[in-house]
Amino acid sequence: MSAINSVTQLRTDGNVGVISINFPPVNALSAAVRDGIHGAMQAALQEPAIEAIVLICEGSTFIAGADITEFGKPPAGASLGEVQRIVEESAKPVVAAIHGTALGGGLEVALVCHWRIAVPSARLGLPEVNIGLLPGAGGTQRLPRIVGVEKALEMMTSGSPVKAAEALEIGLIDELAPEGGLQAAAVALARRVVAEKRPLRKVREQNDKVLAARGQPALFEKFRSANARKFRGLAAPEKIIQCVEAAVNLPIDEGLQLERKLFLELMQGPQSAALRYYFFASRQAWQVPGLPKDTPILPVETVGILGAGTMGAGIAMNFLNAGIPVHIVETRQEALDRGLATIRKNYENTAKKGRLQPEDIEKRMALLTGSLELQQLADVDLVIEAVFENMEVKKDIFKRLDQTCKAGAILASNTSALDLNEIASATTRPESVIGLHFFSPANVMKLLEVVRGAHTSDSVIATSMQLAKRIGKVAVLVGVCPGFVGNRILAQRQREANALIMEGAMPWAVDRVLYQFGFPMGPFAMSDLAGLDLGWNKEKSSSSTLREVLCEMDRRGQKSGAGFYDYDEKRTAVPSQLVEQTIADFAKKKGYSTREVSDEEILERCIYPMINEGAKILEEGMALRASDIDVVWVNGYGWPIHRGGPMFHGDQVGLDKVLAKMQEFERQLGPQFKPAKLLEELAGSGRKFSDLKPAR
Ligand code: 3H9
Repeated sequence: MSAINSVTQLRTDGNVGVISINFPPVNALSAAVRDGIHGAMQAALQEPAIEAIVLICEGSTFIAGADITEFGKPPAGASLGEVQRIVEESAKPVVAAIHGTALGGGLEVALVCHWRIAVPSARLGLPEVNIGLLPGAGGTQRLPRIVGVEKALEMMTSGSPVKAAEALEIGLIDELAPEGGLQAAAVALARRVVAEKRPLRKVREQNDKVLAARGQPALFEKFRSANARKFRGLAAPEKIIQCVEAAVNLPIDEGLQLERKLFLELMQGPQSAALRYYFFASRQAWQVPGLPKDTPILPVETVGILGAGTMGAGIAMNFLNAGIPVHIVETRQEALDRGLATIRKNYENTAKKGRLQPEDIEKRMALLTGSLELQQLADVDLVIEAVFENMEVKKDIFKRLDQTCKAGAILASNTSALDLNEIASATTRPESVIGLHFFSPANVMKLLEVVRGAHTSDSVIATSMQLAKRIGKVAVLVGVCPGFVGNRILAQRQREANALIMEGAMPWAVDRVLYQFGFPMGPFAMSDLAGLDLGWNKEKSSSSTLREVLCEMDRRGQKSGAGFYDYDEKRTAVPSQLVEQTIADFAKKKGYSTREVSDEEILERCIYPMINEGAKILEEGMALRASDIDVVWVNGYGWPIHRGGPMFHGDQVGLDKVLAKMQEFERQLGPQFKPAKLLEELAGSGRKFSDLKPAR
């Protein structure tokens, strides 16, 4: 056995040389790993006793890709191209032995090995698209040569990995190894290859599958149009398609050249920068500075939920899906029955779409019980209150929970607007009280704002974050303030959207600008979808807001066939002349004078106040980091992920520019645009949000 460098070893097992990589956490292809493989290959090639080579990794995974932290830094060590060349051109057969994940550059290294073997739990994929890139180490040319054009397009544009069993079926691996017996199986395969004198198999020479697609441009056009919606606004998928077209139509070396060129274009573009930023932002959000590493995690084996409405039912499903028993408490049998039936119906609908097995519905429903007695929650580990937003009601509930629940139980509120500290004050144990703000539909939306009260204990915070992970949420820790992080920022955009249509922009113009920016829909289309009559009372309606006026006209949104837009039978939104007139009349009545509003102004008026509010949130310590705000907005509010998030966007635009615009708007339109101190400070010193240290 010899150490090649700090992360690589070469051992011999009879006539097989085993190169093993050990570079936690994910064996990313950093300079040391590249140097290690290159050096080990040279050594193995020179050693006459070695007749075949196995490449394997230690730790939890095979190589999970290029080292993203190295991107943009000056090149060091052996290049990935050199590593691949020495492997592919090796006269001794090389077998890739895969466990965990072989992703991106990791799979691309496996694709230059002559054979691939994996354990059943392994997954293989080219997820570069998720960070705004394309596979840049030959993946776009080699994958279609193995799995065919259609499957390669699907894998590379979705970024989703395939499981080992499927990889075997589509030819991406040659053999399955028993779990725990990977190295022995890989060595045995290498030995068989040598004994049988099998000719070396190079993927680059396998042309049948790409030739089969030659002269069929319609195949690519079909793929483009079938995915147009999914790829909207994204640069990488189109470039991936172009590379696969090259794989089909050009010799491999020319295809590789094009791949290199397009890879570098993407790497230098703004989308990949945003998506790489987001990759780390989404992982950082889980880290809570100031929480000691040994903070005890409380057991959460049973959950109680108060309220079987839409929210309560949706929240319950998260736990049932994760195998955690739930008991729902309601005040009326009818409401309880309705809630339980809603949950079953949701599962049945998922099963109809083929995404859940009928037996799983029963398994999940078997974990669900309900009653009208709060006493039933005496022994649960966590209670989540999801009743309507009324402080007195919530305080009364928390007082009773305090009397009912066992010591140490976590008492959570799903409030989206009320002061958590006041709710906690109704108990004798505010250290056990936390906010768990789920977003509707709670069984679908990824985001969870974990709201830290003034007295919430470290244990309760750490347990809540861990629990969020267990139920598949993206959790962000926030502080107590009106609207927390997400809704507080949303209120800024909503205020400006409403003001803009009074000043002369039409709702469809505002929606179009935000849609083109990358949001799935604009605020007015969104209002129509949610219903304009949310919280509207016909008897008390006084025509004092535009929404009220529209509701009085029975334009209550999509469900009534009309709202800000008209809707046809296919629910296509069509701008409405009647609404245009109604807005003009309403604006006149309120004393607005209308004017031409540019698209640029719409965007800046909607987006810059959001960034400014984010700065205030940071100033007040209501979010730990700017990137946490971005994680909230990407996961809860449809902020286009390829634009990183509002705070990242502010950094990209330039905080001096954002500040100057806010100052201009403040002069022209009023104090609602007053710049945050933090924005002034950062812009004044040429710094960015991303330069800030996390708050504690
Ligand atoms: C590429 O390969 C380009 C090539 O085509 C061409 C090149 C020329 N680099 O996710 P986790 C860190 S592009 C650096 O929490 P999990 C991560 O930040 C790359 N660091 O664990 C975290 O650090 P920390 C294509 C990386 O078990 C820690 O590892 N590959 C990388 O839930 C644990 O990560 C990808 O895009 C990396 N490549 O999931 C794969 N990957 O502990 C990206 C992870 O300090 N990675 N880290 O917060 C993943 O999808 C997941 O990390 C993985 C593990 C599934 C591997």
